Amino acid sequence: MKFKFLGTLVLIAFFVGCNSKEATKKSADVGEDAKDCCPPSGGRAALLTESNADAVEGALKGMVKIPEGTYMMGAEGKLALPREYPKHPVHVNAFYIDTHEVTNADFRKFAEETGYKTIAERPIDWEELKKLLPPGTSKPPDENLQPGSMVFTPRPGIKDLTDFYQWWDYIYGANWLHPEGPDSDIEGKDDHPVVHISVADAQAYAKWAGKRLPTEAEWEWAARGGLKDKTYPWGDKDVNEAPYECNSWQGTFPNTNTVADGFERTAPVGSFAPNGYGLYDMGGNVWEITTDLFDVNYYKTLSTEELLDNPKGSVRSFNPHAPYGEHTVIKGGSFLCNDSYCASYRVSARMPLEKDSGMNHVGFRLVKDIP
Ligand SMILES: [Ca+2]
Ligand SMILES: [Ca+2]
Repeated sequence: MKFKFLGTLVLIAFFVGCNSKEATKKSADVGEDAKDCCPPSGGRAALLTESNADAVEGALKGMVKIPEGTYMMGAEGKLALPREYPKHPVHVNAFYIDTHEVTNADFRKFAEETGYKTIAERPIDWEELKKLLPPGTSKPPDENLQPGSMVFTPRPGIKDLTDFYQWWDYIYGANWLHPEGPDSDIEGKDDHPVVHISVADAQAYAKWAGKRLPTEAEWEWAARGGLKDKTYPWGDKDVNEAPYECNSWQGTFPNTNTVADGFERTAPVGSFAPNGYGLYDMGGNVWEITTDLFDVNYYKTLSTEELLDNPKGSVRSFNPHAPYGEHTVIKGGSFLCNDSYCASYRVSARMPLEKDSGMNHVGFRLVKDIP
């Protein structure tokens, strides 16, 4: 069931070497003195270190280390939007990042262990929702305030791409378990990215997983995959040229998708080649949530010469199309992206996501600090 009005409302509102082997080796090297290698205190430290090493190894499964570095963040390629200018110098520390988007199987484990319900699954609190709307907005009838989420549902024959309400609807019962609405499910899609995830949902998962969401600067540095001044995570090869480098939209958005890349909606993570750091789907498949607030004018306040060290983004949120809600930067584009519209598979592309909203093309991946 669709409810355009609420959809509009919500749309508006829009991560010492004293283990036993080392001790044996050192014992052989230095003779009897080696007995002192692991006195009681050292033994405890070694055991704790081994224990921690196991824990760290487990937590880092499915992650790779991104080296520290300095790069020019922002506007890559002729399709860059004004919000991506100017390019500005940024330094980021090394960190670990998930090699793929968080999957339905990953999220199911979290939900089953914790009982967590995503925002799309919870009853709507009008007192919270109205904060995201122009003052004085009338409360809709209670029967209209039902749990749900935004789903891509284009009207036929769309010519004008300025009004995105033509292809987004608020669908009752849509959530991560029912991505297209209550009649859909994720059967056989364990390895697809989880969708309909809000910022709070991603943060709850991150806390459970012992990780965190990336900053935009970390995400973009990782997406660039060791390349310099390239438009896409894979370099400069045209996104429309087969073999395809990411899950995007071929054809005429939003009515004709030729599905030439093999996937109309989400694809199993890792269906396309990874970037230089071994990261999959940094372009396309689903958008990925970062911690930075979205301020369309933020980059214009930055120096093109002064180096920013591990920036965390704007201190304020400003999305002129939805000025009342707080918005977070999402990165990488999705299966809906096409050169004729937002072309957001570019490394520098940035879009706003209303913090309390989920969509069927938005997911996330996490990072972890290096101890
Ligand atoms: Ca596709
Ligand atoms: Ca992605």
